[in-house]
Amino acid sequence: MYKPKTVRNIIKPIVVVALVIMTLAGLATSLVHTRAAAATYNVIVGTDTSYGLESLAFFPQTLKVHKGDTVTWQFRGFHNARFDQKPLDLVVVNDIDGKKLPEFNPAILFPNAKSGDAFKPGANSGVQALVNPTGLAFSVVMNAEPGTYTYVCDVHPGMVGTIVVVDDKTDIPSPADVDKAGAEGVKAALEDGDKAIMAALKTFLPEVKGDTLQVSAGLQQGNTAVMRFYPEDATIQVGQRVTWTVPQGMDPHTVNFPLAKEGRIDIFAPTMDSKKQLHGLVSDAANANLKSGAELPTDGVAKSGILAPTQSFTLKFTKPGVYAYYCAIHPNQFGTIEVLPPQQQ
Ligand SMILES: [Cu+2]
Repeated sequence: MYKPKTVRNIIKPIVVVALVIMTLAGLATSLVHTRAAAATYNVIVGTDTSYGLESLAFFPQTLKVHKGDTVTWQFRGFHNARFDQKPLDLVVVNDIDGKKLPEFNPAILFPNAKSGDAFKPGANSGVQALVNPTGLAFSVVMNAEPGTYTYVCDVHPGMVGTIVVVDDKTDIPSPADVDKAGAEGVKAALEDGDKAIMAALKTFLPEVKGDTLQVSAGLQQGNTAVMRFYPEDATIQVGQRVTWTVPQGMDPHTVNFPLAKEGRIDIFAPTMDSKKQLHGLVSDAANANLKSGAELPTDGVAKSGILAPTQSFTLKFTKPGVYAYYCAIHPNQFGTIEVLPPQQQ
């Protein structure tokens, strides 16, 4: 009778201690589990369509992660993601093989870290569409203290995203939730853009008012833009003018005549220097050869130069013919102006 009691008295504390140890072990396991199970989150960057509509945003714009989680930017267009508050100058003049030439800023185009590296301030994905067209993804492990980390797309000033690193105890949406929200964001943005296209087709009619046809060089709606001319094709009379205006938004455009047999000449001219270093040179298609308001020259070459949002460019047409033109920045952006002789009025 006495012995069992002693045994019970000894066993009881042992059970309690064992339970405490097991509980602690369980807690430790769950802590280790949180860290070992670091998640990977996707951010969709932009989204280009085949018809010139592009979304210009990060989806989601704000992403919450735990310290140690990976963020993978999935690029769907010509963009970069660089940790900073403000974008860099897109074009800089550099010495390339002894010549001072304008080029797209190498600090934007090229990554300064490897995909999968730990976060560091200023980390830049580079323009993956240029440096890694088959991959189009870039990852950063957010081994950073809890806080808000802002990043920008330098190619499209106004495209800004944030990553909020939270402590391990804070509950956040799962990667699957974030993927779903991202896909829905892209879909909603593109639907907005489609509506803007339908509205533009009714607003920008191929009609001459006064003696000038108005053409919108691109559209901007919410966080989408359309890289097209509205209207694309129009007919005017000899002596009339066309004014192209870039709407408020993120994208510059150009007006370049003619669309020759060799097609459009892009503003962006990737070139290797003598040291086999890639440069994104700015081609001559970006340089204006006449002033707004001028007549289309007899050689048919007219270049507006880069038109920033709200800028306009006007040309007067003095010879009958069909004149095809394009934007040197956006590959799907074309238009035609048919100029009728006076007797066809
Ligand atoms: Cu354009």
